Amino acid sequence: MARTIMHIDLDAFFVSVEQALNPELQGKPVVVGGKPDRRGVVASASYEARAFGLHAGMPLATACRLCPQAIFIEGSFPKYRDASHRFMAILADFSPFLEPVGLDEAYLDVTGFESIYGSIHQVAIAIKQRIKDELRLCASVGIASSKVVAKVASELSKPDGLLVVEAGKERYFLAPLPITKLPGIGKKTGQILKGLGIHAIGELSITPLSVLKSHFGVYGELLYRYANGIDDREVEAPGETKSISRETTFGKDTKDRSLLKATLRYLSERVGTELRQRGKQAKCVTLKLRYADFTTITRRHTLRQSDNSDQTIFDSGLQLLKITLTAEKQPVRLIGIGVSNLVESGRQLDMLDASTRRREQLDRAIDRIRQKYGFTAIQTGRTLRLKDIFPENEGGYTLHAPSLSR
Ligand code: TTP
Ligand code: MG
Repeated sequence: MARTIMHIDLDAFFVSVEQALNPELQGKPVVVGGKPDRRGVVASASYEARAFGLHAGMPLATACRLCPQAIFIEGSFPKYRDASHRFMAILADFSPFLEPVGLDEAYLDVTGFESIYGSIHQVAIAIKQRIKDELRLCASVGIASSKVVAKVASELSKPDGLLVVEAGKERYFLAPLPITKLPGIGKKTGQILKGLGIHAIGELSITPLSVLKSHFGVYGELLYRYANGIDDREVEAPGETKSISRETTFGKDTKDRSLLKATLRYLSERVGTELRQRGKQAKCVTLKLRYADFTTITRRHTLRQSDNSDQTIFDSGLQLLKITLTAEKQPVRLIGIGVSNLVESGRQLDMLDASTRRREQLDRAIDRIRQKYGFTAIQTGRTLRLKDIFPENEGGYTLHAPSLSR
């Protein structure tokens, strides 16, 4: 049965929360990210500031040069988290099929809802109105038969937009748009596609699958499907996650300590990223090793305090790895790392000691960069070692057990 999926994204989220709390900021060029004499970047720019060319990721100093009259605000995460919770609660009133993505974005499956509200358009208007009345924020909404098309539509409709792509018109809607509008196409993939002479999504949609596969492997097939408006991913309500883990089998059994450590570091970062995406912290870290003779062992470490930083996960894993390897002479076939005993990460930045705070800020900055430019866009020295071993794509390294390289 054809589905109706809605993608909702708040406009200029961090800035709009500040503007809702302080009317003096309304209608003005405002930037959240810090004072311009700091070395940081713009996290969110009001649409008034965007008119001057400001955008997320731009160095604050550049932003100040382009728009000296802009008001620069440090920002405060707890305010945005609270607004996010209230936003998701409004959406949950409309459909139980809700999948939050980050803080200011969500998918809703509203298949069949026209019978309740008259039309899907009316559902979207009702949602936007409640967000405006209760949060004094603007949301943009895209509606289509799949997640990917709904997301492209909401993005295109911004700000304060509402765009419905009728069933059957998906390819026609996507065709004229630049490939960079397609979710999943970052800088790197974009450049390769342009090198192949592919600029519009329509051109991508008629590129032979074999060509895309030869350049991007399995990921090429995904690009092809998305470009054709085909996406059967369900709207998934986040279940109660009990544990998160990543593992991979090596192409060849290995005793190489530095490869084991590099892989462990990479897997720890994947686990940490998901942990933070889910807004959780973990109390336990588990290392898993399978040896050449298929014997499999797990070793567990309990943290003194729950944590979600890549560094803590990796440090615990590494400690367990060192202890385990001293007692074992066989080469390793598979390595994995996992976290469990999860709790909500409710801590406020200003309540942490300086080094924990720095680590959290670093992880958060890295998460943003990776979301935008791909997982391997930023790496620690240790994981660079993997560059020569595993092929890379927009989503990170393709490990030998691809289903586990998420
Ligand atoms: P976005 O939804 O990408 O951006 P936005 O809400 O500011 O603007 P719009 O959706 O109207 O284009 O991201 C949501 C919030 O996430 C954003 O307000 C601030 C934060 N963020 C960063 O901290 N750094 C970034 O690089 C980006 C893109 C977002
Ligand atoms: Mg947004």
